[in-house]
Amino acid sequence: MPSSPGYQQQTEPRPPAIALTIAGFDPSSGAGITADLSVFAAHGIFGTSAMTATTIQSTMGVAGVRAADPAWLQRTLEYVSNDLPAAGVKVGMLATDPVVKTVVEFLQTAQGRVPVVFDPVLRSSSGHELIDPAAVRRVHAELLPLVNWITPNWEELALLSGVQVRSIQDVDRAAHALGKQHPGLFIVATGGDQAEPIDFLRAPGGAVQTFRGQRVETPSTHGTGCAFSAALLCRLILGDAPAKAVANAKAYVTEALCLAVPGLGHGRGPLNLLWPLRHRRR
Ligand code: PXL
Repeated sequence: MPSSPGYQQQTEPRPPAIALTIAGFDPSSGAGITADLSVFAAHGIFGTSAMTATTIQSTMGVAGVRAADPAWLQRTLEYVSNDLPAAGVKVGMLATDPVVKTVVEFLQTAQGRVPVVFDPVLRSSSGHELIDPAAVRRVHAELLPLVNWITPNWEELALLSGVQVRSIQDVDRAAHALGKQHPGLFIVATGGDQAEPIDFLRAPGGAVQTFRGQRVETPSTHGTGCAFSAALLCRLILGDAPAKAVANAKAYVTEALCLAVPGLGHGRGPLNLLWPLRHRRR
């Protein structure tokens, strides 16, 4: 193999850990599957994916959503994970009730016995609905019991807990309400879109911890929630303890916002998800 500056061949390359994302496709790569795969790559993790929906979108917003055929999704999950079993699973946009049902059935198999991080995507940052109301009912009844981590923003936490969320005190109340319904869940309420970007962690048993962040003023925020949940999964796969995983995922996303390149698209641009590759010391 020709050697190039900075290229070092490993003598005994070992296969990387695998992460699976079950999510929607955003052709502008700001959010969804392709963004998740970038986050996995940035953490040295090999990514596989199964598509729950295709969207038509750009940095300007979502122009259409088409949910996946559940039978096709089921076959994808089975075929890929039989060959490339994942060390952790991220679940993102779910779109419809039959898609939720398919994901539930998959997580009930052996492949589900690895960390599962669920980003409960309700709406795009531009305001387009990304899940049906019937699907939300099944998320509560059947999906949440199979998930280890959930990463709602304030709006998603309010919908899932039934508690109005307008302040960090409300976040505390809502996270406890949701945690009491689903005692095994780690809940990270993300506050990156708030004036004071505090993330709030409630662990099973009720212990809470807050993570203060720096507010990054940038128009490049498309897919911030996807990036955080994918990074959190990576940190868990890499062996971080829960609070460390949250802190590290938050630090990764903050840097991806700070290093976002302006001028990609005319709307809400993407984060710089691959920054650890560019900024790695050789
Ligand atoms: O950021 C939420 C989100 C997740 N997944 C897909 C999306 C979006 C937002 O647009 O398109 C596929």
